[in-house]
Amino acid sequence: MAVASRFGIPLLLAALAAGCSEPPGGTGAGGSGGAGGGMGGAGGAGGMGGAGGMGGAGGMGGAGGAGGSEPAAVCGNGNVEAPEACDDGNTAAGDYCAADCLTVTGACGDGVLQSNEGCDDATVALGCDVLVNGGDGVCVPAGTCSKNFVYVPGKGCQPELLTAHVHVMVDNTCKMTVDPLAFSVAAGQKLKISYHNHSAFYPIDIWMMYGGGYTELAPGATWNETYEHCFGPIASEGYADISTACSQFKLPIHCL
Ligand SMILES: [Ca+2]
Ligand SMILES: [Ca+2]
Repeated sequence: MAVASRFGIPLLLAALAAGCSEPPGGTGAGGSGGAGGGMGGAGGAGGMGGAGGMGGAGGMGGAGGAGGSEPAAVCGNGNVEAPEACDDGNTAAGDYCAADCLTVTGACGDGVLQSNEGCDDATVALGCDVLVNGGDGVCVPAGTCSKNFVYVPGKGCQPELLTAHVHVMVDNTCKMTVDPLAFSVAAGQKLKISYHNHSAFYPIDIWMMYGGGYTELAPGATWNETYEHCFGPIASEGYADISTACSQFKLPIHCL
């Protein structure tokens, strides 16, 4: 019965049973092996082998614990773990920390706008993530703008005073074309317009909604309107009537 020592009790029982009749009901299933109790932990103790159940194969021994090494670093979890040089909580490139967390690729004050920054004018050392461009490139607190700039929703800080040039073309059949066709001025912004008569033949009249203007603006000449538009605190509509003796265009000015 030397084989029994290798294959355990079930084979021994089977070998014994071979010489006599099957027991009623057949052979019972062997008891399940004991679960292998893995005891991996600091210091890497080997797992305890499971005790063999009655008639069952012995459980597999638990895997030995890792030999006391650090847990693997996770780039993007916000914690700087060896061998990471940085971890800004993401795995994006182009911001403070490289995509693999192994290199610091940007910093507040380096003058380069990384993707995690709202502003970096190279003069600030802190707060690039909460500062904004004041409109002239200088970093200012969110909700404010640099002098002579106003906040326009969706566009950030924009110049308070816009200047625009209106091209008026009148062809030799007196057909008038105006560019641009209209103005829309955001709340807080003002607009100052100049008008250029590109006609070779026709003088133009420009008459404003406020009852003033310029008549007989010669071909090739420019009129710089004296007044600014949209300086009021509320939305309003204005216009410029541009005409020749044989054509006309009404240029709307929307003060939002
Ligand atoms: Ca990390
Ligand atoms: Ca920067």
